Order: sequence, then structure tokens, then C-alpha cells
Amino acid sequence: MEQFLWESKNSLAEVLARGGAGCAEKRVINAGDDGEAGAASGGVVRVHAVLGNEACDLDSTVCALAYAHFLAKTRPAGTHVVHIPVLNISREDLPLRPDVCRLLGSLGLSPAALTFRDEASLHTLHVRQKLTLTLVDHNLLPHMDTELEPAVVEVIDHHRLERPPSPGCCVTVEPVGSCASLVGAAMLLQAPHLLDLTCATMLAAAIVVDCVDMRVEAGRVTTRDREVLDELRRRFPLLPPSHDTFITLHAAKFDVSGLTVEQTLRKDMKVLKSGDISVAVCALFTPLEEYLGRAQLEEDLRAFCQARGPADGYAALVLMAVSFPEGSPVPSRQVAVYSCCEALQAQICGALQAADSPDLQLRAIESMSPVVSSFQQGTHSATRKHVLPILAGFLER
Ligand SMILES: [Mn+2]
Repeated sequence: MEQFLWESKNSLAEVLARGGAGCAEKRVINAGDDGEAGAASGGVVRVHAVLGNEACDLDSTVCALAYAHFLAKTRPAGTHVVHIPVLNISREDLPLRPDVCRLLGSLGLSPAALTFRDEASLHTLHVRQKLTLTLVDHNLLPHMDTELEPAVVEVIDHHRLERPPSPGCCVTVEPVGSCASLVGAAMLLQAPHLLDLTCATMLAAAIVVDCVDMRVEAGRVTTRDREVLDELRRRFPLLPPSHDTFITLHAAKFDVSGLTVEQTLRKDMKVLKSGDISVAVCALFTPLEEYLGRAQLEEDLRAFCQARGPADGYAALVLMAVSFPEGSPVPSRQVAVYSCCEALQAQICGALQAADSPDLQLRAIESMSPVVSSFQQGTHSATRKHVLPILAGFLER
């Protein structure tokens, strides 16, 4: 009989290392029915998904994995419920989170064992009254998921409480630095025996990253975060040093060397739309030089514009690069504009150069690339938040 990995006797590490092959709960959550897999498991009645937020950052990922593990092991057996962590992004977007990949990899955990949002038929399950949801690291479902709201039975989060109270839902919301501190606290209190080195390492990593290396001056860490991290460390003396974890994962987060041009652009993108023109505005976290020097840049940019956008594609791309030159307290900001249509590219450049609230103080960078127009931005304080309205105003005209 096929066993449900998350329900089995295995530790979290074993569950995740085994990968997804033959994974019965994946079929259940994919199909939204309990036909074959249900029969194999002795009749699955419900799926209890632990869902992180749409950013699917390290905190959300760790909380979903650890808390689903906790639920699977602490809920009475034989209730015909499978507990599954669901990462709230498509599987194809996992490489866009190199810090998450790095942490999972360092623990020997295989992404194959994870269930992503595009693999989970949550809406179908809900319609068939087979879904129960726990939200971690967010407390309000996004607009496209509001109809799942009646399925939510529990919330554990550290963001501002936005959900209206409902009788059937148990809400734990505390303004701590990391949601992993709340999940860790629950496990330490209710089922400390379920914590193993893998689980403790994941929780500690999320806490250290979200609390910015536990530095008080960063304004994120709370007493609660510190208490949970200290207790994890007391129980697991073999946990890697917090500072090392922070340095490694922080560097990994901004390491785009393993990403394709397309993935780099998609990583942090906002889209402006006016009439039938769409413009993608992408944030980059490396100097433009490192990026525009890539071979086949023009082909990649053109393909991105054509393949990725709405039906007509993106008419133009605006790249906003921010980096911190060594020893400099202020960021270096650069802007690049690309369009398959030369006239549009020139017009967008003109609009950005002419802007006066704020004045971006753009200085053309010659010879960086023949296909894009590149600028050094003199105004350090102007971020994408400021540039979007300039572009929106241009598109309206
Ligand atoms: Mn969080």
C-alpha cells in the first residue's frame, strides 16, 4: 500500500529527501479527487494544505514545511486527512528564489518532494468540500483566492492583521521578525520531540534572515525571535552559526548567476498597461554591466517581450538596477530601456530624462550595449516606486 509521505513515520528530512516519485498525496492534491490514491490510502477524505504567501520567500517556505510536518504528526491518525505544505508559486518559479534553493539544497532536501501552487487543485478540492487550509506568513487570501476563505481554519502570521474575525478560524498573529519564530514556538511548546536538526536548521535560518542577522539596529528582531532561536540552539548545539547562515543566504538571494535572462527579468517585475501597450519594469540587483554583457542579449530581450507578456507581448522593457558599490553607503542606480520599436525606446528615454518629480538626473552611459539605452541615475533616492508613475504618465499620453 502506498504511503503518504507527509503522514508516514519518516522525519521531515526523510520525507523531503525522498522526492516526489510515486507520491500519493500529489495525485490527490492534483486531481482533487480520492479515486486511485484514496483507495490506496484507505480513503482520503480531506486535504489540509498549509499555504505560505505569494512571495514564497524563505520564511513562507520554511513555515509551510515545518507546520505541515507538525500537523501531520500531531493530528490523530486515521482521520483520513492528508497534511501537505503548498508553496504559493509555480514550480518553474522556484529557481527565482536562490536563497530558498540554497537552504533546501544544504539540507539535502529535494524540490521534487515539494508541492507547488500550480500542482495543487485547491479550488477543485474546495468545491468538492475536501479542502482545509492553514495560512502561514500571511493572514488574508489574495483576491483570486477569496473563495477559498471558508476553508481556512488556522492562521499563523507576523504581518498586520487584515482578516475579519471568523468563528471557525484560530488566529495567531504577533508582530515578530519572522513567522518561523511563531511556528518554532508552537512546536517547542506542543511537540518538541518533532523537532530534528533539519527542522531546527530551517526554522533558525528563516529567523536569522528575517531578523537581519539578529541585529537590533535593523529594527526587525523581537524578544520572541531571540527566545525561539536561543531555545533551538540550546536543543541543537550542531546548528550552524547564525551569522554564517545569514551571510550565505543573503548572498544567495541576490546571486543571479545561475538564472537565464528571462528568469532574471521575471524575478521582480511590475507591468504597466495602457490601452494595448504593456511595459514591463524589472528590478535587477546587479550592476547593468554584469547583465548587459551577456551573449545574445538582444535575442533574449526580444524573446522575453514576445513570449512572456500579454497577447501582444511587452512593447518595452525598463530595467532598474540597484547595487551597493563596496564601501559606498548610497546605492548605485542605473536604468536601461529596451524596445523592439526604436521610436518607442527613444520616447520612453525622453520621458524619463524629462521627468521632474522626481528629477532622476539620468546620465547616458555610452557603449554599454548597442541594443539598449543605458543611464546612470543621479538621484539615489528614486526607486521603482517613483519611476512607475512617470512611465504611467507617459503611457497615458
Ligand atoms: Mn514572513
